[in-house]
Amino acid sequence: MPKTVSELLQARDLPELLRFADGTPVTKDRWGERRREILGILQENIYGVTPPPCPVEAEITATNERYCAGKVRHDTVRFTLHMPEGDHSFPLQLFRPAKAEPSPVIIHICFRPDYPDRYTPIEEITDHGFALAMFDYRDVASDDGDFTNGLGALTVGNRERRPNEWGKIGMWAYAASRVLDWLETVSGVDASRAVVTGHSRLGKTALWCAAQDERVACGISNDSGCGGAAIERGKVGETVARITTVFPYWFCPRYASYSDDVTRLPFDHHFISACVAPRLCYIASAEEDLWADPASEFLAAVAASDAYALLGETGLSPVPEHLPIAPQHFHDGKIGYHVRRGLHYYDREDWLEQMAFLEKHL
Ligand code: GTR
Repeated sequence: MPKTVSELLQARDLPELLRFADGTPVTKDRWGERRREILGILQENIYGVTPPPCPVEAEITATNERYCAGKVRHDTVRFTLHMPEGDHSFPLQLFRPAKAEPSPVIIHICFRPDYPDRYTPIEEITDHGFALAMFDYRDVASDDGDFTNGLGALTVGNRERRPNEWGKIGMWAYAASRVLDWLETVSGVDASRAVVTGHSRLGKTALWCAAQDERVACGISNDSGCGGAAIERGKVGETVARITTVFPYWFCPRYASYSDDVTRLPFDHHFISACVAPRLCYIASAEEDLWADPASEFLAAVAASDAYALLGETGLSPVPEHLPIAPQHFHDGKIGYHVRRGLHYYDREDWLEQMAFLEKHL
């Protein structure tokens, strides 16, 4: 007999989401305090400390009003972060459906500058009525241990990082929030319905952005796995030891200190999705993506639901007795989940599932 979801969760022996670090039970009234405590724990131990918002500036350098045969207006934007230490600019693409009422907007943190791109079906997204803002993550800070470019240069440079100093995921997530600062001022965009999404390392990034930024109406993690949506205790595939060896610069240096024993982590990854409560959160898995570990991603969705329940909301729903088998989706509650067939990828089926969830709840 396969183990039930609740038996599997029990076996993971997770740290308690609804207890303060000092052991006091968390009440509904004090959830905001607990959320801030958790964000502090996550900053200190995995992603590093996020600096306060900085002023931003956006210069539209080109406009194509006839994109997708005139259905979409496309602006190319030179986006600038005015950090206290100096400025950093990067290219941003904005696609707005040509319609009278303001559109909900999806911020896609991308792997490439290309548009369209194999991970971003622009026409399909705008046909569903969403505006889309996208940028190449490497234009914010390079995806390597070099902290002398982009936001890295402004905040870290050549010196060694402190144990709780931010890594690249923190920087990419910060940039997505600053893009949202600007989108709040853009006509044709309804920034009160802003979604942040990304795949894999950028799924980790999108989730971290949504956990911290209460203006994000829905955070989407596509196949984010280790260091993202997936529960770490008992996880198969990629582990803290492995990810901090290959990609130490994604995280704050302290994360690597848990490599030998993840049961010492003062959190597990359902804490991250729980920080999105009571807003919408979406976790997507692919059946054959065993490196990310779909079971650990699903169990995180179930475990994070406790925060929603505390607030009188429904997280993942309905909670099945056994782990889902692809293809299956759960779109009834404020935590959405699907597992599709196939490999690690951000494919059209993922987008269609996620947009169906957004159309239902946003
Ligand atoms: C892998 C990494 C994963 C995932 C993936 C990606 O090499 O081990 O954590 O982030 O890269 O971002 O494509």
